Amino acid sequence: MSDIIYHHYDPSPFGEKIRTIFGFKGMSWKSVQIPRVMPKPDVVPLTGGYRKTPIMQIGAHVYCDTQAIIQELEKRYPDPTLFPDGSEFLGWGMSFWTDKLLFSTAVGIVFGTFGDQMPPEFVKDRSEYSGGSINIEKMKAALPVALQQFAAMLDWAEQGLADGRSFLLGEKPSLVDFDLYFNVWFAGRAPAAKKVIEAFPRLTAWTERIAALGHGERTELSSTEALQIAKADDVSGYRGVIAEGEAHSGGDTVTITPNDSGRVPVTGELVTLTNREIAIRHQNDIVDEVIIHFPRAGFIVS
Ligand SMILES: N[C@@H](CCC(=O)N[C@@H](CS)C(=O)NCC(=O)O)C(=O)O
Repeated sequence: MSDIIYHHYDPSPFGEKIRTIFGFKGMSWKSVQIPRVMPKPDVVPLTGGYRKTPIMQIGAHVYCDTQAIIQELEKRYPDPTLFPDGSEFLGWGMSFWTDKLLFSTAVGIVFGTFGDQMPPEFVKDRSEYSGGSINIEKMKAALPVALQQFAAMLDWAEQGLADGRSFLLGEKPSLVDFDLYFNVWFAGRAPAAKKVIEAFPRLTAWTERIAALGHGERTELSSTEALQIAKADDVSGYRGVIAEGEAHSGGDTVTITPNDSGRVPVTGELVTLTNREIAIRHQNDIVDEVIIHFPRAGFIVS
């Protein structure tokens, strides 16, 4: 089996979501550290322009978005599963709350707390990324409300853990736990959010249980080596699946764009289109040919 190559930066919250899943599944993986802001010259050849963090690479296959990464990890490493007792609907549905609404509350807390210390180029990059202007003064003023909202939502988890269960769905960890955890991990770097978290004893004990799962076995790899690995892998024979009734056909030139932030269109030749996945064949001089996989939910094909 080819190596799992994971492109991320250590403080990345979505990065932490997958690192904890590596720990849960007891996996070995190669770590490539990527820049926190654009340009990302060793990422873009792999993703065709998709700029978010993290991405996962296996040879010349590239998985964009944690949803696509998790789908692939679950296929390759099904045991232990992220979906015990048929919890797919809860896990995926929960991601759309944790990754959007809860995460934007956590971002409000982190920017409202540390905005003044953030380098101007970081604030400018994230303003462009979010398709609006990030206003640190407004975020500072909104910090008390963000903290209240964060506490009100974390209280749901405290209630859910009240019967003494170890994880949110019972005795086994599930995607629901990793969905929530990375937001708590991220916001908790702000002292006021840490206080909010610590006021919930069951939630606090739960964060310690998730952290204890670790990150699996990590070894470092350079971005140059990762590009060479992609280039050396021949995916010319790769065939995907186009579901019946889709408006696009295999071989069509399409663009794929996230429907929320970082809306950079990626162009390629369509190879897979189903309710779960979009994949395109993309070419450039640096890696020759890569197959780039996206989840369907949250991505627009045109
Ligand atoms: N839906 C995406 C969201 C990823 C995301 O928002 N990542 C943040 C960092 S944790 C990001 O890409 N920020 C801009 C960047 O890193 O360039 C996913 O699940 O992977």
